[in-house]
Amino acid sequence: MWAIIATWRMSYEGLLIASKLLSNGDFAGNAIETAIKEVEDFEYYKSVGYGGLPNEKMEVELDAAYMDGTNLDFGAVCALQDIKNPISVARSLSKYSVNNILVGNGAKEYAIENGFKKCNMLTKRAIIHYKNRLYDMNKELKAYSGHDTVGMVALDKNSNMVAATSTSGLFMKKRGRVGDSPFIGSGLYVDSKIGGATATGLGEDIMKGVISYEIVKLMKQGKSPQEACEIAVYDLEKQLLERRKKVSDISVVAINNKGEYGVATNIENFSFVISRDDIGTKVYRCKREGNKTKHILADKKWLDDYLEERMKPLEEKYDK
Ligand code: SD4
Repeated sequence: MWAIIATWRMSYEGLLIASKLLSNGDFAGNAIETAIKEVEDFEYYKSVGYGGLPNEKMEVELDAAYMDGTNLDFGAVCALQDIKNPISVARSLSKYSVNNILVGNGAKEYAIENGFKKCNMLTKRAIIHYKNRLYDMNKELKAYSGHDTVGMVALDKNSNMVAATSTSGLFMKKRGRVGDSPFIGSGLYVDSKIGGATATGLGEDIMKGVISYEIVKLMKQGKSPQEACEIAVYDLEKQLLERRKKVSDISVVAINNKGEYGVATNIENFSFVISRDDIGTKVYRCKREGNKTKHILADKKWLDDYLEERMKPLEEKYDK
């Protein structure tokens, strides 16, 4: 048995490649790193890797994490600039017993010293998005929106499980701002004896519930991945509404060590990709019904429209 689940439709092409590796018996860590690199390298996805949207100082600062559920190794980079594949740097940091999380210049220095490829990650398209946003906001930087983190959990034929994330975080974030994605517990968590989970949405809310660990804990207590995801998302939402009167986007995906999967969201447009030996690679859209999340198979038109929308020429709203 092998399986891999990922947040958002943008993971589809990566999962097609990962599924081949997993079906050939490759290690979950190799499959997940390969799949995430595929998303990082595709410049039209504006929330991950190359082409990711910049912070308010027009710098692309990337967060990524990697966790091995068998030995609990963990590595992460935060606010990393000018390095092509943050996920590979995060994975490389996971093999040490200290210095597992590096931020900013320290992360960049480590990456360069260890031969990771340098790259200016700010694309022309991202600059247009930035300038359009400035224009829309009448030169005042405040609204946070425009975000989609790639998070994945994989199970290989040898029962190893790995989880990983990669993101440019929130568009127009403060320089140095870090969300949930690079932190175990919040953005991802995996234990090969139980299962793994990963989150996407507003990091500041996700971290309040340490939601990925919560899901794994619920699975440990006997909940199915679907039950665990729904309990974790809707409980956290309830707590935040009760105590703070507001809640932002929270979406999660999980699989257990039997390859059963679960997904829950509190937003309208969440999508995910599942690939498993018995079902192939499928993209689903989610629909919330009360405290349940239904999964609806995406049709070809929806898949094509999604890519077309992301790749269409960008209109410049500002005067050049
Ligand atoms: C963050 N959780 O930096 C990330 C952003 C994200 O979908 O997931 N967006 O807060």
